[in-house]
Amino acid sequence: MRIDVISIFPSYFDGLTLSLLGKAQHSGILDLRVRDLRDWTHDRHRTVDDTPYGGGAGMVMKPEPWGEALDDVATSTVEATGQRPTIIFPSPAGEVFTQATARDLSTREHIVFGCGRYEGIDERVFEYAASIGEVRLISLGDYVLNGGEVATMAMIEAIGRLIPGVVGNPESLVEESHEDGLLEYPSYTKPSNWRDQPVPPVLLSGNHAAIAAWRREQQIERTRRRRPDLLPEETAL
Ligand code: JA8
Repeated sequence: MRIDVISIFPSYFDGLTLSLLGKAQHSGILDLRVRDLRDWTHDRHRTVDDTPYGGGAGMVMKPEPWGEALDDVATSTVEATGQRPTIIFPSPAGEVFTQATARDLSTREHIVFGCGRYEGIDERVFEYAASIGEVRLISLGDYVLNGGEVATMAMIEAIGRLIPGVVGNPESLVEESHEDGLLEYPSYTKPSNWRDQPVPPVLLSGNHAAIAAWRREQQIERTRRRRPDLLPEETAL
């Protein structure tokens, strides 16, 4: 998979060279390219923003650098891969990102992340991007960040670890929170008694069916307590 990131703060993404995703880049599974939006400006101050038409607070990202960046980064994708690129703009006004979104996006050949700053990007950029690829405005949740960079990092990590070969043991992906619509069961390791807290005895029983049943109950109970919104509606009897 190829991922391009367009940002005015490319060094935010230095952390993606660490650990699992760093390995995936070395092995060639992931081709991650981080670019500086200002490289597509032509004035001596490398300007990427301007005042909003109609007035209002703050600044808006100018369309011209974005247009040139998308031309350079995204227009050759169909010929190269047979697939249109997916162009993601993190936005608190977008659809909410979930594990299902990450699964879907992990099958794409080429994803481009456009990281907005200030009060946002000139709206015409989204229309133009849609002429090149599939545009998605995606939110991590109902809160506002100072720009799309941190949201992009989170999405790259969630998507990247689902690419086959990135996580060493694919078994470890299936029992995680959200993969089956429930929160994860609790985990324990040695010692079997720690500061007056014993490990639940069923886990020491060797009875694999009983362990599986207990873990399932724990998943359902935790989800009911912490995230009832994830459970199907209770039907009146
Ligand atoms: C923001 Br500015 C800006 C750009 C993207 C995002 S995603 C999020 N939660 N906040 C702010």
